[in-house]
Amino acid sequence: MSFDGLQDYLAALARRGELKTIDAEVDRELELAEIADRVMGAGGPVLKFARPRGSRYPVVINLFGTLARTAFALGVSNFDEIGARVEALLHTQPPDSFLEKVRALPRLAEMASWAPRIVERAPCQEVVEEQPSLHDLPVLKTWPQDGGPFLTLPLVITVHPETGQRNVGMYRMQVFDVRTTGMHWHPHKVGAEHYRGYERLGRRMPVAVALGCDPAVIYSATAPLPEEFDEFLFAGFLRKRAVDLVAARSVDLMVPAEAEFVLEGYVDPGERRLEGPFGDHTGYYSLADEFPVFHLTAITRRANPVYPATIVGRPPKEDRFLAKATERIFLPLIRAQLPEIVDINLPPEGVFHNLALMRIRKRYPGHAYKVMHALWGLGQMMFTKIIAVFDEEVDVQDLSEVIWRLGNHIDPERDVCFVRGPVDILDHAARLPGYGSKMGIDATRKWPAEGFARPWPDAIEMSAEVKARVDALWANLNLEGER
Ligand SMILES: Cc1cc2nc3c(=O)[nH]c(=O)nc-3n(C[C@H](O)[C@H](O)[C@H](O)COP(=O)(O)O)c2cc1C
Ligand SMILES: [Mn+2]
Repeated sequence: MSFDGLQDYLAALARRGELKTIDAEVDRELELAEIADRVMGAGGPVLKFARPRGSRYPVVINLFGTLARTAFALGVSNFDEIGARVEALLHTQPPDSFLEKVRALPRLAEMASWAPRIVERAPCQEVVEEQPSLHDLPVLKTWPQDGGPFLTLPLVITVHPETGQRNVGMYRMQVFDVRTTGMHWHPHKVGAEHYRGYERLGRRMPVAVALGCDPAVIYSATAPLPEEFDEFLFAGFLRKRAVDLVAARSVDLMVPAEAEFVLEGYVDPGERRLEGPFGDHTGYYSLADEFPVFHLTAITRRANPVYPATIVGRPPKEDRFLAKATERIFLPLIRAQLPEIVDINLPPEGVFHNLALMRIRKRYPGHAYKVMHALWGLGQMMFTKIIAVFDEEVDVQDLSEVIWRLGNHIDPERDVCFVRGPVDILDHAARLPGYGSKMGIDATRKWPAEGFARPWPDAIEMSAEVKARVDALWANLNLEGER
């Protein structure tokens, strides 16, 4: 199942009874966010605000508001189905014999069908606004101390000036005035790396921003893909169908044909402006700081577009379901490097990068430390402030079990290590922006080979034989309904 853009997804949600339209006029400054937050918190439907004050375009919000809806958005009933497809891809062996080659053809053809397709005409260009104004868009201000209204679900499309490699990243954009916004790509992200390339060359950087696509395309912009991997190809893999791209009108970039709006423009080398504060997914404000500036040259759009938004804030919020999708989809990729990893849990309250709970198959002394250091060297896992590593029998999805094992299994002075390195730009406790320390906790059972000379007790459990005996007795005990 895949969708022909955002409105096709909304229509499917309407059929599932997961779309509610609000006809009352609502203020885009704080009021709309507060309404959406209450509905989001209750696991409610997608909201379509038909009359956001001061704009003729409707706002849709809570697109990923439940686990089931996010899975539906990605065309599955369970994220592990995608993880299994990733795993199958990784285990594809090059065919040896002629017969195997012939057998592999349909799969190769399937893979080829995921690559983006170029089209000449596109819904996102039904209307081309040559005198564009950001004030036409119903952009929201979410929290009281926010520095202004922010685009919260933008797909920021850039290419590397030398390699031509494309990137699509979700980086919030603060609307400064009619034609300019902030461009909040953190220095560790790929958009920022492309920008450093343009700055080295002293060249203006073309940027296009797509608003509102098939939810699989929106999700792909948030996924921590390797730098060289095209998000539109990844979206094609998720959708099992190519993403259609069309040439933007005023910049040399390809944009998703099904978008609701496309903002075309550029970022100049060397230009910075104060961006923020912004109530962020950490649950705290990210404070004002200098960031590059996006200049708008054109808006193209559908004839009747809808404007997508999300709100972030103190977790849990809707972005936790995007994060869960990432946790499940990327587990096989992490396992390709670290096969000892059985499972990973990034709880929403840990805001993705504050806490990772790892379940491993421990094979040798010091193994927990090997896993921590590998993760700190792996893509966006580098930000993880606390990594706790558990043995194979520990269900890291069960936080009650995690705390029980953690408390029991560590001698803190011995089992904690500290390292320094890059941390997320949003980490307000770090000694410097983007630079700080991380903590690893070895919560595995300690081995004699690790210098642990004392006996390690078994966890308490009733024997299977007694359990079976009591099961058989149960009916005679007059305890029905008591367990
Ligand atoms: C709602 C939402 C807002 C986000 N805002 C930002 C942001 O402002 N800046 C940023 O660097 N990352 C932001 N992210 C995280 C990036 O989208 C994510 O790290 C992504 O993998 C970056 O893509 P890249 O690896 O191609 O740079 C946001 C994620 C979500 C879900
Ligand atoms: Mn990327």
